[in-house]
Amino acid sequence: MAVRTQEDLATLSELDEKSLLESLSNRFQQNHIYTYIGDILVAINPFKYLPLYEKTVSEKYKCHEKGDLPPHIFAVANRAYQSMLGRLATGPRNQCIVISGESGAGKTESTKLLLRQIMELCKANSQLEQQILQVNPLLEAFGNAQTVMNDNSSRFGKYIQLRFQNSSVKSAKINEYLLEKSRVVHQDEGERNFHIFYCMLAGISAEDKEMYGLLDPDVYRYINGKYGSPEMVNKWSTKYNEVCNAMDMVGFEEQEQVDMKTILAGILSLGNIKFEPQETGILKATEQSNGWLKAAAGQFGVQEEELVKCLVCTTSVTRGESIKRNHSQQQAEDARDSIAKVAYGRVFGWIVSKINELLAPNVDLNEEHQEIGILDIFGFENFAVNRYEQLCINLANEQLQYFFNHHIFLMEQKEYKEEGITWETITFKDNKPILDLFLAKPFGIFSLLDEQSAFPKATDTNFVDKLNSNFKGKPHFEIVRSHNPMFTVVHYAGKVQYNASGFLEKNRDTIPANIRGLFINSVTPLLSVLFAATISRTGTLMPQHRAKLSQAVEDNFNSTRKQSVGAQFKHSLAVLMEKMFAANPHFIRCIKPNASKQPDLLDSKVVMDQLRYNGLLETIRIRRDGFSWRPSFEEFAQRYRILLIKPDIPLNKERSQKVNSTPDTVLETDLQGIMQSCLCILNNTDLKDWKCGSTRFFFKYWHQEQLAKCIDRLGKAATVIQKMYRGFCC
Ligand code: AD9
Ligand code: MG
Repeated sequence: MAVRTQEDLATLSELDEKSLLESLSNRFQQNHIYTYIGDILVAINPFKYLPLYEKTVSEKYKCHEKGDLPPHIFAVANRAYQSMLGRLATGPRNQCIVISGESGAGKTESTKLLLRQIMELCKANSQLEQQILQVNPLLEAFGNAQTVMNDNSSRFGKYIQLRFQNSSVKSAKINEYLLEKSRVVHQDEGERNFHIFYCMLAGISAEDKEMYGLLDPDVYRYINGKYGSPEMVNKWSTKYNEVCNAMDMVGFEEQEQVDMKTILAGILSLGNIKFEPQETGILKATEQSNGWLKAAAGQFGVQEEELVKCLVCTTSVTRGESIKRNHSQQQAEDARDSIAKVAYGRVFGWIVSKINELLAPNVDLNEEHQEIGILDIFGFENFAVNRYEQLCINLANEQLQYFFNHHIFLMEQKEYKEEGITWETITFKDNKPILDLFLAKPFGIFSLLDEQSAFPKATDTNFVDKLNSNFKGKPHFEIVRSHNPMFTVVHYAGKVQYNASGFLEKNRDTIPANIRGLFINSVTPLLSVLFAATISRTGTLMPQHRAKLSQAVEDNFNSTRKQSVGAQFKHSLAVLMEKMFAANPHFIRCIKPNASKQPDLLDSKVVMDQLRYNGLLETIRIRRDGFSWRPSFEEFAQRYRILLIKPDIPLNKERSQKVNSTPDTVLETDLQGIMQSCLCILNNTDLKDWKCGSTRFFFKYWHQEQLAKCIDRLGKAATVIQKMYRGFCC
């Protein structure tokens, strides 16, 4: 086997936690951040520049299989691409690359490298490929932010689907999951708002600054006095130019970009509005914040009085009668913040849908195509205070861990049993009970949250009481004694204590009808489109449609109950899992070497914790002793019949069907015949250590490449013979 020792942990003869850590640590010290476990790639974040991704390296990995070159993320890209085209073990098939790891482990960087290399593999340098590469900087500017765990933390999850026809990319689609909107109005200690605000404030020209009504960064409450050093300002300024270029490149129109920036400016102004009671008791904007109110109304393209109304009172329609309720100070502040959150959330959603529109030019999904999907979600999080967002993020990570376990341990070992292969079961930490704790109906965390969210009077404490009474004594749940509504979940990656304050409100995420009405009537076309909920995900809205639409949306809003955020998230995760289960997976496990984001430092405890909860030791064991490639006899025969020396050896059904027998025996004879042919093929190779089950073969992960080489050799030999023959004839 060509793979050098240590580059593949599945070849370690001594296998325990200590030797595993030692191997990874030795490699890390020599800047070898990539290591294989069979067909799985382990990537340790170097937190520094390494000359690993240059053009020459990319070229080298373009046509090399794993084993010929040191482990690399480009090799995974190549493998996914070749498998998608059907050039490896099976016929053309959809592929998915699943990147996991905790926050700051390197998932997003890995995603960008994969995309880049896959685009290189497609060869043609079309406009679409350039556009696809611009998508990441764009999404990062709007969806990433600095957290205590990662300076460029993804505050949303994404699944990028690249669609191919005849080996070149034809379209791309981004699926986004759960943007952490609350960050717009609040950031914990050591954290920041979304990058775009800093970039815009740093990079905008003086002229544009005036046009958008922007002032100096430190005046904005949503920026929270956390602007930054001159070097950072410089960086943001450069990034701003990159974002503007990316928007041009992807195809955002000039006017759309102007509208979008105006809305962002409006959000910043809105955040500075404060309230005080008038003599009537009804709230108004304070004297000092009147200017901000004017600015925000101007930037949102709405009447000042209408905006105030939405902030200081709520109007609801009950049985055709509209009822007005005045807000308390707290309620007014909450209304202000929810307008900011919803406006930002809609801008983000619009950017994604616009990207999808622009990256799918005239695509006909009925035509046969293959896909490579890349999953980059927010990593597992455990902060000082964990809120609703962390609950959803950690559920997504549980789901991903389950997907990994299912593929690597469950499916594989089930097949050994069914096919009569001698096998000593490898146990692993099954996180299904934790998933059930979250997802079970009617008594899972999310169902109970939905149940409580449906009661207008229920509180976050009621919700936690429900959890406590339902899950008391369950192994993955712990009751927390506190004045605050708290509870603990024992995740696969460790215990996380959640503070449920705000859970019900975040789960309901309702936009008051008057806010929606306000924005639908905005003179800023983009804002109006964003709030026409039913059609917000499609292109541009013509002015003459607006009046009709606003009525329709109002009716719709007042008459239908919206799905909760939790229910939507659960649903989109289920759809994602369905897609992933139907594809051929490639796994990349990212590891964070230390908690302080330092280069050249590998903290044994930090790494060991990740190795343990990722189940890497068990993964190595199953990759070392197991058979990760398991084609059926038929699949194998179809693919490798070319390696048969005697073409008269029985291979296909036609032959056995000539035998006069019952359908069952036909099948059996078929299978036997095909198996015999396969054995002949295998005898023509020097493959070792494979096994034969009752309907399929069991191969080591490296066998695929050995067989590919056999075909390659055969092709070369055929060319030589052809040349000789031609020479002879001449
Ligand atoms: V989160 O779950 O979105 O918070 P990620 O996505 O796992 O997280 P990310 O890819 O953003 O982490 O990596 C964090 C930082 O590590 C990057 O901003 C880089 O500074 C650094 N990094 C990650 N991978 C590499 C690499 N291959 N080479 C150099 C890297 N630096
Ligand atoms: Mg990320």
